[in-house]
Amino acid sequence: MPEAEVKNIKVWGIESVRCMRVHWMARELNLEYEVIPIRSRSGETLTDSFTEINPKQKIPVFQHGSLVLTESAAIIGYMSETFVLPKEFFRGNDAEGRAKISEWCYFVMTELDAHSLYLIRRHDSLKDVYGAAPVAVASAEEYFKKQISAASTRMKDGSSYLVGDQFSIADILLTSCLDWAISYDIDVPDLVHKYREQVLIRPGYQDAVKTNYPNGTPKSVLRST
Ligand SMILES: N[C@@H](CCC(=O)N[C@@H](CS)C(=O)NCC(=O)O)C(=O)O
Repeated sequence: MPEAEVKNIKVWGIESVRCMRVHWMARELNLEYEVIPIRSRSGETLTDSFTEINPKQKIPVFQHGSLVLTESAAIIGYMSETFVLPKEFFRGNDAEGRAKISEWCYFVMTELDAHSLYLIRRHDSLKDVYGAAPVAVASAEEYFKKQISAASTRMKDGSSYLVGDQFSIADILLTSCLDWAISYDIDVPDLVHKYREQVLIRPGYQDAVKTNYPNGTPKSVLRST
């Protein structure tokens, strides 16, 4: 597949783990891009001009030429398919390799992000907006722990990354959810901490933190070392 031209790239959104995924991927690929630093819950996602770009009124949003994408996993998947990847970045050499990456991506986006962490955010941190639901929040936390423990059995072989012992978009998604969980003081197994710590030292992650958190690093990231 011919690699796409690296110009006219814009990313809307900072200061959220979903935006961090996109900035991190961009830094891994050394992309030059424009950041439009709008934040969630600031009113900036509700303006007419932004609603025209993303009717869901959410960040991150990614634009490459005429293409606009509005889901973080789809955005980093597109970037891994489209731009030149560093040698050590794994996009899957065949259907089997790509399916293993997708398996992890769907797992993280459904079981960890949507079913667990986002539920906790909506019904605990944002309870004034969405309503308090302490039973559902406690159950979501238990569910997260169960799922992450099951996932950690795959880390027992000592491999540094999730698929093929090479860094991939699956590692970006999983690490973003681990940062999020740790910011909620959710316990994760030691193996998972070890996995995360060796991912966080990547220069791409460190550079993305500066872009995504220009006003200071959140406690989950401070707890990385
Ligand atoms: N599934 C979407 C979720 C996007 C999302 O919920 N973004 C939040 C911030 S992390 C947002 O923009 N909320 C709108 C607002 O709060 O103003 C993704 O992964 O990109």
